Amino acid sequence: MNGAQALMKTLADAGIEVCFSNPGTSEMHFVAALDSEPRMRAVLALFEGVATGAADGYARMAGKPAATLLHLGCGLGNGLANLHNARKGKVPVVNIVGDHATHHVPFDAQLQSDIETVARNVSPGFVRTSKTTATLCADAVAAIQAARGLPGQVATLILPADVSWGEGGTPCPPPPAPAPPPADDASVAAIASAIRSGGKAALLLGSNALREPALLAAARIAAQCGVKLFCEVFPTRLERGAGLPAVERIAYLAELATLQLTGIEHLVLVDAKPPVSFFAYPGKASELVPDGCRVHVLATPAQDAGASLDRLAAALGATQATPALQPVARPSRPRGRLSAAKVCKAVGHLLPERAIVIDEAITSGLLLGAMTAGAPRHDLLTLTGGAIGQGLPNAVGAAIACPDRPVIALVGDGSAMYTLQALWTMARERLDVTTIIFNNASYSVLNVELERVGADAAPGPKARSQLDLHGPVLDFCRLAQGMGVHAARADSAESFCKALEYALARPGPHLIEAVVPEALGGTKRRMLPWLLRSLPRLPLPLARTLKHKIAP
Ligand SMILES: Cc1ncc(C[n+]2csc(CCOP(=O)(O)OP(=O)(O)O)c2C)c(N)n1
Ligand SMILES: [Mg+2]
Repeated sequence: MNGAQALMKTLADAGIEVCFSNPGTSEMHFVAALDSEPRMRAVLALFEGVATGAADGYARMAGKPAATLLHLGCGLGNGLANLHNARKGKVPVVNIVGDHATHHVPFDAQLQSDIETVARNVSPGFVRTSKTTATLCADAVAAIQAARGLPGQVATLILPADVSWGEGGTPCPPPPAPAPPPADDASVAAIASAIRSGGKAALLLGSNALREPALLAAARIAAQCGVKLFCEVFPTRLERGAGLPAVERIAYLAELATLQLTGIEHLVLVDAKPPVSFFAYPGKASELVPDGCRVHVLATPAQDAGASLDRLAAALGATQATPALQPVARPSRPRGRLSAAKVCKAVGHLLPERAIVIDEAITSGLLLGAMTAGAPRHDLLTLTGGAIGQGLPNAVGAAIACPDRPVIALVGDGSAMYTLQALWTMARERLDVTTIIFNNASYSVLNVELERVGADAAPGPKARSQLDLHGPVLDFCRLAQGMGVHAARADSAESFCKALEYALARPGPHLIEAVVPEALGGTKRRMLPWLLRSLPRLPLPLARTLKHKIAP
């Protein structure tokens, strides 16, 4: 066996069955070895950001990593933003980057660059350049172990061409499955007594605490002790919908998050960080934990969140408590001129069983959570690292991980254009993905941010033009059709519902271009900064009612 063939077998033996690739000459032996391993599926992406985002979406849904195959430092650089999203989401990825043959490096050929430096940003825990064919598979096992340990991470294995083509590759057995410990007795007892002390308490659930068993344990604690359940602002994978416990997501806007957290005296972190503002604003605090609130850590990202919650439930005598579950409730079928809110309503009205919903709708998705709260249970994947261009690639990966489940990706027009090539992979692999693009011809959220940061009282035409997508207005139907994806445009709620029903009833990829006005346009946009500023001065119940109107 050459190195690449042994590597392929090592990956497959460890349960890595999909490789999202965008190869070049230095990866040709790896590409050739794909045919030596029937267990490995190879999925071509036409941009590295699609490959890395697909690996992220795949792992979120499969619960195990995929491999990527990227071409040297430049290919890795192109894929970096979605590896960043994976890193922030604690998602495992075995990130394989081809390199020049070791003897070629000193010549500083055209594509020579410092791959390790590029990789370190998204792979702080594991970057390794494999030095010999004989040790390649041991390096791969170390990468797999690093990737799928707790917390999950992006592990980068750099594969020089001669290590790949060299003879004498020896496959290695898979690493042991991770066995993360639960919270220790002392932490559980301390947190139980804080909750019993009577002060207002909340659990902030992140990552692995957002899956059904952990949610049920948290909901039992809530039912028994009256604690509030919060979910981190951008969950990696949240199981939600009818029949599951509902959790309140921390709002993106710091002013609204502050309102949610006001009055909390004990905040218990379960695989989550203390909440901070997404960005800094002049004169505003970065930390969102209220003054005087004590922060407790039940489970770090390296601990078993579900088992830790079970232990806390036991300590609080909540094991037999009846958790509150979200009742079935769907919004009615929307009518009239299309808006972002009506698209969300239609999705809530028609959401099929066991859907995977991917939310990169930015401002157009403000009502998505509320409109789908009582829809059939589904998984929600969000923009964990804030680097846009994640939605369409995530949909590719999720559909490959769960071929029997419908995937619905809701994406802003601006965000879609970063990694639009994902549509081609959806068509080629015949993935069951319905993509909804909100064409509001704007980087709308940045218009809101421009008002909020108070950069200038009246932004000029050059500033405005950097946030505007008119001239030419993008034609997503034709873009999709050009990549082999069936597409329809809707500008009324009726035509949108029809298009969504059509797409959901037929397998394979579909795209619906929803032509909508900006959800936060005109007066709403001008009022928002003023409203956000006045919230702290309003009586709490009124402020909370307003918060619910802006971001339910
Ligand atoms: C990689 C990356 N580049 C740029 C940004 C800055 N950014 C945040 S949102 C946004 C525009 C989003 O536009 P769109 O998807 O159309 O959503 P809308 O704001 O219109 O709702 C941009 C450019 C980012 N977050 N990530
Ligand atoms: Mg937009």
